[in-house]
Amino acid sequence: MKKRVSKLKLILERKKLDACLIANFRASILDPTLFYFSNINYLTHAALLIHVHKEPVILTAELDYHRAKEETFISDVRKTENVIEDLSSILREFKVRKLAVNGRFLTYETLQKLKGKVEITDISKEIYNLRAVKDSEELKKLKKAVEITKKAINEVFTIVKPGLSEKEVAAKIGYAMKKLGADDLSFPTITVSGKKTANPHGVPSQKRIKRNELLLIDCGAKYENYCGDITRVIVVDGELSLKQEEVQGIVKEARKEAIKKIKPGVTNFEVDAAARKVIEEYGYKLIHGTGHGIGLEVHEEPIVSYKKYKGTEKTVLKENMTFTIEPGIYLEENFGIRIEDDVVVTKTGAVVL
Ligand SMILES: [Mn+2]
Repeated sequence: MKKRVSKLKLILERKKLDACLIANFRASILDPTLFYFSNINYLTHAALLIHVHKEPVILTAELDYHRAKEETFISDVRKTENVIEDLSSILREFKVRKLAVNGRFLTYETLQKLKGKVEITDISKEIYNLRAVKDSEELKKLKKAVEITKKAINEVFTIVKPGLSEKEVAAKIGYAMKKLGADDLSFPTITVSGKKTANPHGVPSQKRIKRNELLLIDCGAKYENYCGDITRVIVVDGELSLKQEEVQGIVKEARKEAIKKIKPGVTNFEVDAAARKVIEEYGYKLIHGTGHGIGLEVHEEPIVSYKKYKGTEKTVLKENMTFTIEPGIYLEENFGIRIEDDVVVTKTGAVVL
């Protein structure tokens, strides 16, 4: 983890910036990057300042002070009653003029408070590029998160029966993941059935699942801050129709082609194109990206998509990047099938977690 701080310092040096601030001033907007550079779990009313040439400093409220000291390797942990005031005095003490921030988590409120004191540069792009390539410690946690997720889905699939509501299935998934060791959910579980499977981001309701209906489960366990994300579809107490079987076959082929494409040096655009091409060849359309990075956040870099889609940037894949591959086909008012797996880029290809 100290290596991560050194890598950030190199970025600061290259960009001629004095320090980087990771601010967690609001409990509802917590930047996982604070954990990434400090190993401190949940920390609110806190700040981490990494100066290009000095030891990092953590400011935290008294209620988290002892835990923070226990969890981190950073020696300079300071108590604060007013984080913005104390941060300002450290910025003066360290003579920080050019301050880097993670723009994706810095609120407008914080920005206003810092304005005039320092010149602010958003280095979120560099931070997310750093986070995209996982170290061995991160890979271990991710593997465990995915393992728990898959086991939970399999457990629930064996007990799911007609008459259960979508919300009940979601609750069973949550319970199974926690029982298997998950700390939390990566995101609210999607359990949708029947026609509702045609919405990629359907919301579980009190709807009862009927015999012979499709059930789509998209869920993820969070294990030691790392997020799994898996999607599976089954028929509850019945069989796939011919149309459903055809669509499932195409989705499987798209998944296979995308995974086959992955190796270091290949771009995210090429992987996306491999899945998209299969689906389009059969006359269907992929209405979302093929995948997204997973790690401390359930959606992060690299985004496996193409330029026109939400302005995705081209990225060259590197060893130890981790992301989902999740092609899907959705037939409005009818049904949808998506298969999602989590992969890690290896020296020569990809391994499905
Ligand atoms: Mn996903």
